Amino acid sequence: MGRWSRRDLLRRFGVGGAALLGAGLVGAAADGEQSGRYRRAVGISPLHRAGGVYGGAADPPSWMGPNDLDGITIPPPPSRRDRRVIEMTVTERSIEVGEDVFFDAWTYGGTVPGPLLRATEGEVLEIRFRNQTDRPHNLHFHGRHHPAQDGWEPIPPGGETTYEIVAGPAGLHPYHCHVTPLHLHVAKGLYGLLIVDPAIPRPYAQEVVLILGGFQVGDEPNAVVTWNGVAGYYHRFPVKVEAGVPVRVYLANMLEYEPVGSFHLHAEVFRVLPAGGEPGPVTDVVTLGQMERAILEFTLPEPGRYMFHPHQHWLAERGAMGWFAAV
Ligand SMILES: [Cu+2]
Repeated sequence: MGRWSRRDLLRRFGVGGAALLGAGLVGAAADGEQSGRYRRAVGISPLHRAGGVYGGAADPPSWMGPNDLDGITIPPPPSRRDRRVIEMTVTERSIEVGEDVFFDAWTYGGTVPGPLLRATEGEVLEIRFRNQTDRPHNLHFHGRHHPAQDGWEPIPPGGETTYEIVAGPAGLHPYHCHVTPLHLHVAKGLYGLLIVDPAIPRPYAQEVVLILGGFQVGDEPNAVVTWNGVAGYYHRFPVKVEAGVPVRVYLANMLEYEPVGSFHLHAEVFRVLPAGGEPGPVTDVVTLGQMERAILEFTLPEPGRYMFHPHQHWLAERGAMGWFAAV
């Protein structure tokens, strides 16, 4: 876990790690919009261009390198506070979700998925929400909180509000926009993940966040399917972990327009903690409905490449193939 320096620069709110998803995308979209590459990409399905090749329908943008989305570099649990202030702003922008594949996204904090939030059970989260778009949006958390803080009331364009929730229970909780039509607000990118660490920390592990999501290209919903927002990334750049050292995956399915998503690991089995709660079965496939999530714990004993992908192969082939490289 020695490569935090870059991520530290990008860390948001003192807790975010998936902000890593955004910093690069900001520059790329601006460049892309000014280039012929962007015009060529408009309306061209990467499936048609790449022929739906097994292994990644659209490779990561050329400016992305092996460390840009390196999943093991999420920050450790932050030191506990009584109150944690989180700024969350909704904006609209073009993001590059695969090589030369651009998507007009609605974002929390400029990225899809939105920033990774991390807190310790019992902390008060003060979430300062601003809607800097021309449409109503809001911010609804899964997990437990006071019903008055549930976040389903629309916040009008230009509006702002503050939500206050007590982080809990320990586990893994999605957040997303809850304005109707809900499917559209989620499919356009308004979702993210909150890790709530137990008061007694979990044992050390190499930690990875994998969020399954999809993007419409032209008229085709989920033409691009991604882990952490970039098609083909972990196929090109495997997640590096140390062999023989425990791995913990924070897994979530944010796919709209698909009844289920799933995660399959080759050559090893893992323990499933549904929603990050009590330990459940040991298996090599876990299937998740929309907004379902799980913590997976396993150890890769032998050096080598261990493939992972959704076991709906039409999803895998659209950009969600990946590898762990145990070294
Ligand atoms: Cu919305």
